[in-house]
Amino acid sequence: MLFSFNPDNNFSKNNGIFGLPANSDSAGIIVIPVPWDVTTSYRDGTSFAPEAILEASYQIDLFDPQLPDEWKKGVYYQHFDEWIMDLNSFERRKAKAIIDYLENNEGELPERLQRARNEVNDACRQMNKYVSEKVDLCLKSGKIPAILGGEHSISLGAVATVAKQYPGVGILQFDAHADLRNGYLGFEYSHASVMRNILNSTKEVSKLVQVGVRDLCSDEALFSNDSEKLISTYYMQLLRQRLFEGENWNKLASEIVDELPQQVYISFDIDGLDPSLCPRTGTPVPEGLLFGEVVYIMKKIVNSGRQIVGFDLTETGMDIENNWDQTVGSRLLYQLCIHTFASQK
Ligand SMILES: [Mn+2]
Repeated sequence: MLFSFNPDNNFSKNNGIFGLPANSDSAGIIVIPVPWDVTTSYRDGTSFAPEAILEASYQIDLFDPQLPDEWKKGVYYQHFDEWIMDLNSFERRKAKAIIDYLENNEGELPERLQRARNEVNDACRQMNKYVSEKVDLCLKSGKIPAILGGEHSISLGAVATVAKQYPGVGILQFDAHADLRNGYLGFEYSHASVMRNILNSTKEVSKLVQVGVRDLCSDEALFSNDSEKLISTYYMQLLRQRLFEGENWNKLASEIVDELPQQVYISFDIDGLDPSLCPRTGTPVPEGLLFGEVVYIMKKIVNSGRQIVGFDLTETGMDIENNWDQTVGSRLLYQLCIHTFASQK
């Protein structure tokens, strides 16, 4: 606990994330940045989000009227290894050439690009291993992992490792997309397949609850329907319709949280939010969740007695002119941190 620190007099960037004194031993949450956007299909740049969010985080006032003291449990931003950023830039170029080819040509890839695709898939395996090892070290030292993307594919290694420690864990996914595709553009570890990959490879996950989904293919909807015990998808269109017809968010949020088991991992793709809050995310979709709506769901988790055992925040874009995307990202990260702390017994 960081009792000696007065947040009201803190303007120094020499401290760590959120302006908190940086100390990996005393912090309860370790932020693990993963600068990765290799398989991004529309617009890249989310690999710069961790540093942009860190920079924006110094502006946050730590006092929260409902959870005023949770920051005292400490958050530490663990800088990433340089090689993962280098590998990302190197493999992103190959992936881009493959995506460009598929967008402009019919049929199979030429041999040169098939080789490149195998190399991209290998690099994604390396990234998964990198994330798994970082999360494993974090859990072994008794800390809560907060993985900061990068694109959504980074969740696979994180969930696989968290689920080993907490068998039966449920995933609460905020996302405009279902991410249940069976591979995408030939990439085995695409952001668009991440939840499908998690469910295929991690049997310890007992439930996936998706909120805000509004852009998906029919195969994904079918897969969700066919797995109704394992997956509950709350489509944005249907949530809005129920609100328009007189139900309230208190009721809907309770219904969502009631589907989750005792231990919860939150996988937050920022494009689940309304695009006015994340205009530079990789694949923005109109009509999303509001900031207050998602924070209210976090509150419901805490009040229900459930425990948040880890989370990720992915797909934040970077606004070079106005810092808007990273401002929202850092504030969302802060809310995730304090609600995670509040949920610990
Ligand atoms: Mn996603």
